[in-house]
Amino acid sequence: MFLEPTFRWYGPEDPVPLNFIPQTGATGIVTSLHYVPYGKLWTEEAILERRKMIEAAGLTWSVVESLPVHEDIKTGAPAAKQYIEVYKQSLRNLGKVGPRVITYNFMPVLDWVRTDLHHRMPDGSTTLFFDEVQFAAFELFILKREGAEADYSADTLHKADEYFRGLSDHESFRLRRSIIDNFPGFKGVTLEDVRDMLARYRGFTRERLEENLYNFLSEVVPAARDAGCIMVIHPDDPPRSILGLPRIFSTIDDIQKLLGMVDDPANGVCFCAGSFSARRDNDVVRMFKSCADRVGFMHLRSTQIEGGNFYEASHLGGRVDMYELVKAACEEQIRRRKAGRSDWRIPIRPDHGPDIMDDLLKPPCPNPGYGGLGRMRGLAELRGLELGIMRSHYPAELN
Ligand code: CS2
Ligand code: MN
Repeated sequence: MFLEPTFRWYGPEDPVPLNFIPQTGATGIVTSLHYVPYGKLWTEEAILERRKMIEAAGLTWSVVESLPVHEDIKTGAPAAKQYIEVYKQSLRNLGKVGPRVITYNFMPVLDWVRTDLHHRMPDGSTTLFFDEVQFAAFELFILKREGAEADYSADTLHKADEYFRGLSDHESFRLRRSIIDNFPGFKGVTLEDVRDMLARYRGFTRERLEENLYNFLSEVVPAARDAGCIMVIHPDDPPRSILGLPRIFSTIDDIQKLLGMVDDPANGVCFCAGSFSARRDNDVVRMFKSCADRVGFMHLRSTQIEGGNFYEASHLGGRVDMYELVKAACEEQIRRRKAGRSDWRIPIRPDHGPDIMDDLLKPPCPNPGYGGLGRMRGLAELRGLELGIMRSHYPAELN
């Protein structure tokens, strides 16, 4: 195919076996060394070992997702300098033996946030859901974040109160776990951990977070470039402030700001359509076109918004105009190829997927959103869409 079809694999612990992945139609793997603690060096040996494992299954390690950014870098703590040096060395090692596209995010404290990891859809599948009232209840009554009331309307506060009073202990435990304890490579997060991390951001402004991102990028992007790699930032998910924290990569203006911070092709974007789509004023296709030449990796999925809530819709459904987006991605590839760029192929992956069919019969996937079948359905739909676009608009490019 034309766009490079990839599948995320969480390493040997992933319930989806690596040697099954070629059956999905993917040729590339997206993975991380999840066993390496945040802030520690990725050695050449460890990278090579993983690469060999992937190649033995007939696949290519296309993208690193993620090379995590230590919280001290995000907060600009004194240890940030050391952690940045380690990051640069990991990039050099990746440049020697690993994939060249390196994903990261700059979200303070929590990566993506949902309140229900098994929301039942009318067809019986389950999907990831963010419910504003439930999230408010978590902040107000479970986490007990100081000042959280100020972020909600009187109506939401009232509903959150009512909702929380109706929760059993088990339900409240489940809500807490869905929100804070579901990150691969970062399991076992407690309320105390979240409170401690939040304390480190007290009084933090957007400007300060941007400054820390700048300090990080101005060091890391040249190192990536010299190593033959590109850094791609994953958007905030949801694309707005949560827990009173600043978020800096949610809108079209944020994209322009990021690209301008270090104006270098090695400073790129992981275009996660699903994350951007969970915000009403984001026109996802327009956002893609605004930065297409700097997109190093794409997550193709979609969400549906309902009031202050949203859920992950099917890959071709929801708010994202997937036809226009995939078409724009194909066109960008054609441009790159014509310009003689060696990195003309854009790796894409179906990002999350619903749990469907046999996914539902298995124990819940330890990596929510990453069951096998729902994502395979997504990838199959996306590849079919792409083939249809290419055959009808750009048949000559397929030769
Ligand atoms: C995201 C993130 O795409 C996803 O699954 O929800 O977990 C993403 O992998 C990281 O933010 C990238 O650093
Ligand atoms: Mn994503």
